[in-house]
Amino acid sequence: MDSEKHAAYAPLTVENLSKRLADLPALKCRLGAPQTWRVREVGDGNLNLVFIVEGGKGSAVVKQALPYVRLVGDSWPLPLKRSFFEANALKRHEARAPGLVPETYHIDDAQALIVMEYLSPHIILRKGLVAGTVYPKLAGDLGRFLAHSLFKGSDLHMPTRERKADLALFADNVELCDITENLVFSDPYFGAKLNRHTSPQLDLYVAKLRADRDLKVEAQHLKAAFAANAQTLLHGDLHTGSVMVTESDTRVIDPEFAIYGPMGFDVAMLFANFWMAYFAQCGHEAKPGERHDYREWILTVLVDCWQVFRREFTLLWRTERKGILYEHSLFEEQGDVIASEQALHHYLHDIWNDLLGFAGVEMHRRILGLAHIHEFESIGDADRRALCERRALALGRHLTVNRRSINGLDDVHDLVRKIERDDLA
Ligand code: SR1
Ligand code: MG
Repeated sequence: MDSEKHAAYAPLTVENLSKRLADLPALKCRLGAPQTWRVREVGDGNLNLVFIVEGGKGSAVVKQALPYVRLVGDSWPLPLKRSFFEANALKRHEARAPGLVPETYHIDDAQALIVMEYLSPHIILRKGLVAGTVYPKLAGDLGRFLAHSLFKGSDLHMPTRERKADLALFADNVELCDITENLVFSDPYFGAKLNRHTSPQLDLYVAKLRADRDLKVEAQHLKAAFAANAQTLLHGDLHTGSVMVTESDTRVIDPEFAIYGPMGFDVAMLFANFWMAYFAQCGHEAKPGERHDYREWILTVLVDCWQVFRREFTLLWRTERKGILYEHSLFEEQGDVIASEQALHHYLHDIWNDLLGFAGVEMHRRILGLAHIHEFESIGDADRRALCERRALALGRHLTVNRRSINGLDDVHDLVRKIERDDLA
């Protein structure tokens, strides 16, 4: 609708959405007559409004940014432009990892809204991990998403002019990047105003972590890497709340934190949230040990995901390396395939080391900072929750500080099991 297009930004409501978006072809042709639309607001994230709109013919999701952080309120303003970055990142993800993101139907930058596919019967992965549901395709889909989105957004693949323009475009996503820089890398390590943790159960342990010099220094090394290493276009917030699943389908949503940064960051967010889901299981079992097999399945997802990621990345390295880095003219065209494989090995090794460190700080911030996770928050018994959280904090500390000398996922998972079994936290 023209008047809507040129109207000043105003948040939608359940009551006014059908009227305001009645003339939008993207909705009308999919849903049918606006008089039939049923509207629900279902946003349970930290930032935005999310409406499900169902009509006589079909359905869609309308996501709209609010001019402030929903979790905190209007005392924390946040630019509407994040919707523009999200729409742009969604476009790139759709092109780079087809079928693994929701389809976008319509974008309105002025109203900071995106109309997209309603994924049904999908649920947020976090909820599935609390329910104890197994997703057979999950590991492969996530491994593919990571490899394709990270490789194809980098100087390994993109024409340099295009990549530099893209780097400049996303560099403007300053405020969301600032949230990550503070909430992930700094706030957990001192008594920042909006921090909270399970208290008093974790008080002593938290004080010990905040006094841990090695940990604090490593967290800042990681922040420096996040800020300076513009390796690829990141999703930027790829936790298990940014993945929607059924047993046969996986979609990655919500890339509003998209920014150029180190590849290991996206992999790390995901892995850290799976490790936290592992430690949260003991808060969700009726009898001790009841979820043993499920815990093991969570670890298998990461082993398989990492294997698929490496395999796909390797394939892309061999066949799609068209950017300015590690040129074929230096390697394959000189008959030196071994050197190219050596460079690939180094490249993957750097991602591995980065991912361990980023995963460590992600676990800390979800327990010590502002933004907590459903897996722990839904454990009603505070003593039990604290026990689960303390184990995750211990793993996080180990990964952050010792990341350069950890050789593989088997080593990490031996430690994860040991922490869980012997309560080594
Ligand atoms: C103030 S926003 C807090 C967190 O919610 C988002 O999902 C991001 O993870 C961010 O760090
Ligand atoms: Mg989000």
